Amino acid sequence: MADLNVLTGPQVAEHANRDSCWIIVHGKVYDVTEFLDEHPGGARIILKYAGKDATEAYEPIHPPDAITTNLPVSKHLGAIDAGTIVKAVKEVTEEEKQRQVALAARPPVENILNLHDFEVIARAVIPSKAWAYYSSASDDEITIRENRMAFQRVWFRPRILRDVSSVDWSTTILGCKSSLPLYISATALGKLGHPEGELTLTRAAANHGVIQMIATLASCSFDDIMDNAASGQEFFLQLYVNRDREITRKYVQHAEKRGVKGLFITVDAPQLGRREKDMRMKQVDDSASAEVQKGQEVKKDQGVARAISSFIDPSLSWKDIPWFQSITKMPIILKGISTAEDAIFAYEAGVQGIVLSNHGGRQLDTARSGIEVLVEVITALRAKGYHPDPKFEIFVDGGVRRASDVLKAIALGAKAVGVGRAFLYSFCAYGQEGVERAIQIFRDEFEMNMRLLGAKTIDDLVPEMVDASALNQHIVTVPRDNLFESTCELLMFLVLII
Ligand code: PPY
Repeated sequence: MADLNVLTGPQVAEHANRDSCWIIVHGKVYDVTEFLDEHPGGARIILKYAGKDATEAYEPIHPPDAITTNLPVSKHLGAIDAGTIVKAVKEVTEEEKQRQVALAARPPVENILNLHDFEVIARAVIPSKAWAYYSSASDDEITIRENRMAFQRVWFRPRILRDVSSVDWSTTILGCKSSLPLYISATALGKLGHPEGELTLTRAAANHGVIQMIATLASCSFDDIMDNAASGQEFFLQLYVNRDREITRKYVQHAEKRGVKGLFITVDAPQLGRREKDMRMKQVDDSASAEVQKGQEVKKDQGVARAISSFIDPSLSWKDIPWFQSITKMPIILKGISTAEDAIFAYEAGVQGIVLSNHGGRQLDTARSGIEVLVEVITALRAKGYHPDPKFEIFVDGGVRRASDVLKAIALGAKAVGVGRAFLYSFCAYGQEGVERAIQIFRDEFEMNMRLLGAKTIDDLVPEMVDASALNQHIVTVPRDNLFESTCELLMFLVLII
């Protein structure tokens, strides 16, 4: 519908306080006065842009339609006459200058040799706020490190003389062809780290036959991603269940209509973990803009993620599973299972799969790694006669950086693995090209490792090819993970800000 009203910059600027707060987003003017206290990220951040154009701050954190769907039409005031907005001269911060230098100094993408390299580059070239959000994990960040270490407690038992002149690592995941035994797992807020956000993943995945899981909290809207898909490209959807089930129903059914092939319901986040790195970044932000908020209550302990998570329903329970089964025919997969007991419940609830995951170490700290849980789950399902069952697929995610990690998980009974941060960092560092390079690196590693392991196809990967006997011994020493440690912040961060 055409906007009847055209407003000018000075008119909007008159409404720059708590009693009357207008903002401009994507060329439209909105009256958000009554919404201030409902904003999941708090009133403070909106008031910072009161009377002004908030598009730049809004974009990376919200899908494009968030404001239009959340605000009643009566608060959509009209279009802005673009010529009348006085553009604030943006001060280029020291951090931004350094970022630009780092961007220009990136090595050519062909020089990237492994997935860890992307992380190093991403850290140097993305805003510190984005790094804090993406890299943070909960509490003492023990689980995020364990996710890497656990793979190192699994050792190969390679077979020889098996004519491995040609090897094939393609597979199917939930009935969809996949050129690799992995999928791009959901990570949120892609535009914090790259202006094209998750679309970089979509385009790269299309070129390489890889399945992308779309995150509920992606920066690009669901439809934007689907509209950019290649013909025949396959997608899964990650779902945060809304307190308002009607919103969830519409979202799920819309995804199904658009051809999504699997619904991954996140079940490990009734409340968001404390990611202190992210929370501290918010404090730094607050002190930098303290004068805007005089006299207002400030929630200082949020961080990007916690600030926007209030819509997630903590009352979600096993009782809700039949409802999901009644609203969709997509396969349902529970993402975030950590014990054999819950794996058995999931099987008996009639869902089509589970992801053994601790949410990238971002939820319950000292929860075990997915690869460790896998052994327990397979044993328990087998004992019940539930495994193997082609109608119940088991996935693992967390800490995957090498094809060898993937091969270990498959040998131990996983159908495929999810790769989240590694792809996220590859697009933060180099956009679509980075993701394509990451996929190529995985391919090269699959070829070499499958040859050396004596596995011609994915079906040749059997439990006898690994020694996982040390997997649940949490106190054994493992080799120092030099590559990982060179990118992992420990106390350094504290030293910098205190
Ligand atoms: C995470 O940050 O771990 C997420 O899964 C995404 C997210 C982002 C913001 C609020 C809630 C969840």
